[in-house]
Amino acid sequence: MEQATTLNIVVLISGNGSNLQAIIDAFKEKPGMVNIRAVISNEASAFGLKRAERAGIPHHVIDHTLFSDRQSHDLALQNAIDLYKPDLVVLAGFMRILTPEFVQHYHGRMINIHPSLLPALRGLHTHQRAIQEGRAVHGASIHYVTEELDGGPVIMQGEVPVLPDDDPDTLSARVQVIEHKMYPMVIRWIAEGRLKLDNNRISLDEKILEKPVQYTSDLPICH
Ligand code: NHR
Ligand code: GAR
Repeated sequence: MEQATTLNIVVLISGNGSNLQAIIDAFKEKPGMVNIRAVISNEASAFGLKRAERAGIPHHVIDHTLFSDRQSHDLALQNAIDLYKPDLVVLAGFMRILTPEFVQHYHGRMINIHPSLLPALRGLHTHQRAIQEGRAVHGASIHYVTEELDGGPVIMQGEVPVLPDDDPDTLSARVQVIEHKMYPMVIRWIAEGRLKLDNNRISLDEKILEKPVQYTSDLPICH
């Protein structure tokens, strides 16, 4: 069932913003489904700010280096976000660990895309670690954000092979191809009211999700 109201989102970035671009592109032909109210970066030099500018989306920098501690940075970030009254906060290559207070404020309303098959390879430098550990399969996961870093309930995962000649850049590029398809799909399900977090359990189409949805390019539940 389609939801009549628009899902208002705020996207947090730190860098290139290719996932932001995929979200902008996915919903520009579907007015009324998802409205990107603002893009906020902790890095003034993030290229994603230019993407927001180009798309006519309000954008702001909340520079973490100007704050004395994480609490005060996160409070400023929270105040900036809440001016836009988002239904959902989307972390898209956002590189700062968020305080428990911040995370609780957006409980069930904040998602992240992480470049690994969680629970494997939490944290940073996942592509390099996947290669070093000799993994044959790598990928990306979309999860609800909780206090536990990269530990919240996983909504969707997509796999890519690790090839013999891969370096972190070639592997990252392969992972990003599926990220750009996965993220708009999950945001769409939330906009349609099909996907929710209930008592720390994910429900999709009124059924508890027992394991993450496996992304394939022809997902049957993607209408
Ligand atoms: N915050 C909480 N509380 N929980 C999560 O699950 C979070 C989070 C903040 C960001 C994204 C995450 C990822 O997808 C994310 C998930 C940054 C770091 C990190 O160590 C780790 C994980 C993620 C993002 N950041 C360093 C820090 O001290 C800074 C690194 C840098 O600036 O380059 O914050 O991987
Ligand atoms: C994405 O691949 C995302 O999975 C990863 O950073 C990239 C951001 O790319 N996220 C993290 O590593 C979070 N710590 P983008 O800025 O082009 O969307």
